[in-house]
Amino acid sequence: MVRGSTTTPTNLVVNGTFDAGLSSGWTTDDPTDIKADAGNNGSPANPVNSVSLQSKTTSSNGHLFSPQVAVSSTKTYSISSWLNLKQLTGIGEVGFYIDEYNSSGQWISGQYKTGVHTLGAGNVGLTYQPSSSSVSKASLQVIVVGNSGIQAYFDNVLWTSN
Ligand SMILES: [Ca+2]
Repeated sequence: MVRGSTTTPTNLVVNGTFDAGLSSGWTTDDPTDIKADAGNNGSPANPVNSVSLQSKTTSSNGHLFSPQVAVSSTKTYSISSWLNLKQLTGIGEVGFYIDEYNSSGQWISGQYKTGVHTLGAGNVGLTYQPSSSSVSKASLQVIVVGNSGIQAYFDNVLWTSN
């Protein structure tokens, strides 16, 4: 960072505010429990729209997948998001995982980054470097562990190049 710089970092992920709902490449394998929310439950930075996360009532995990972001193995990235974990009654967490794809779009590797177990609202900050030079795209996977009684809101994803 250049001292005195006022440059705003470019957000590499589309619709990180969820103002376009669950669209623009954001997908889920559990649309019953992972849904766009317009009830002013999101990040203070852009509170109206967020994603409501609830755990399944089975042991299966639910997932929210970000759009793919073009990445270079020579760079490191910061991924910040906002999570309000309101309820956790069982054993579980909201997990953060990075999926990695080659230039043909095939999944080749991944990195588990962290899991949130503590109730409350705040930012979750991750640092990411691609696992190999074969990685050309990556995406964020938010994991809602099944049968955990999780209720949470997720918002304000900012993926920047360092
Ligand atoms: Ca928002």
